Amino acid sequence: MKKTLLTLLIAAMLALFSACSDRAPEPEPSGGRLIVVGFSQVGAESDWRIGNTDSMLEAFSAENGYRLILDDAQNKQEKQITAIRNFINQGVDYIVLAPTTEEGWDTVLQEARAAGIPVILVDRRIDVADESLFTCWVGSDFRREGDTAAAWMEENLPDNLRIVHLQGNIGSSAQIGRSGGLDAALGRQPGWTVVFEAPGDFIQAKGQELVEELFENGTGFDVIYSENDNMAFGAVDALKAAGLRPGKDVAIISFDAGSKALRLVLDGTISLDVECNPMHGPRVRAIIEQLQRGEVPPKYTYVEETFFTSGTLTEETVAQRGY
Ligand code: GZL
Ligand code: ZN
Repeated sequence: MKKTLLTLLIAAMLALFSACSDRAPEPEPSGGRLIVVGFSQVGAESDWRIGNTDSMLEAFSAENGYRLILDDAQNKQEKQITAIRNFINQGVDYIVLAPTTEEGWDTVLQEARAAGIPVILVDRRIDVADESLFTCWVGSDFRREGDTAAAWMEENLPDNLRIVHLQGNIGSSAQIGRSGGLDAALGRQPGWTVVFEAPGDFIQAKGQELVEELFENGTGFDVIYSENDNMAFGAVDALKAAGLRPGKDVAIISFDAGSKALRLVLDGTISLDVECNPMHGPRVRAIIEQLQRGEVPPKYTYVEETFFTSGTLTEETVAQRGY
């Protein structure tokens, strides 16, 4: 009797073990569960932004050991603040913030710190009293982008210029830096005049509307300084509708340098496009993996960027853009 019972017991144990073993989940790359990242993204206002989001989704995939919670704030800071509070309540491991504007982050980042959740900034900057409120930042040097564009204009365009200035969202680092580069050159160039300046919020339709209005009120201009490609696309459409040749009758200066815009550089429609690289996914992932290993990443990491004109651009460069 005893033997049978023992045999039955062993058989039951073996069955239980084998059932468990084929149910045991694959050990996650991080040796445990997926790392949960809450990402508060500005919106989907431009090709650049969509490329940036795609880059983050690709880097923080489940097979890479992550669960990414993506929140699209539709360009509203208050929606980002709500998203960050939700991430805190969900107890995410990391918060990644692509801030709409520079001001207004101190309170919600104090809440993240109180919850012990590291905050990594990507793309634009924030202006907080206490910079320990974020772990680190990776993005572009926007003032350098603006200075690059202004220097090219000084070297390649006439000394007397009537400038139309299409700005991005007022208060965003991209707008502050790119406008700063133009303003500095205006101080150096007595022959330059800004005949019109307004925010087009990095949106194509707004860029087009602003330029259409110029034709309605008869404003004359020689160059459009557009703080991103999508507003430049809108401006190009408005110029063509008015029978003008963009890049010939009116010079077009743009920023981002996505593949669609670079094709317009190749054909001379856009005169200069200053690169702003959106592929931050791998960079932010490398930062999180450093933090996971207990290492301290650099506080600020600037991405390498260049600029493109029809003289310096090739078809293969355009094909390699990735966004
Ligand atoms: C720049 C980024 C800007 C892009 C726009 O890093 O913040 O926002 O230039 C995007 O295309 O909308
Ligand atoms: Zn401030």
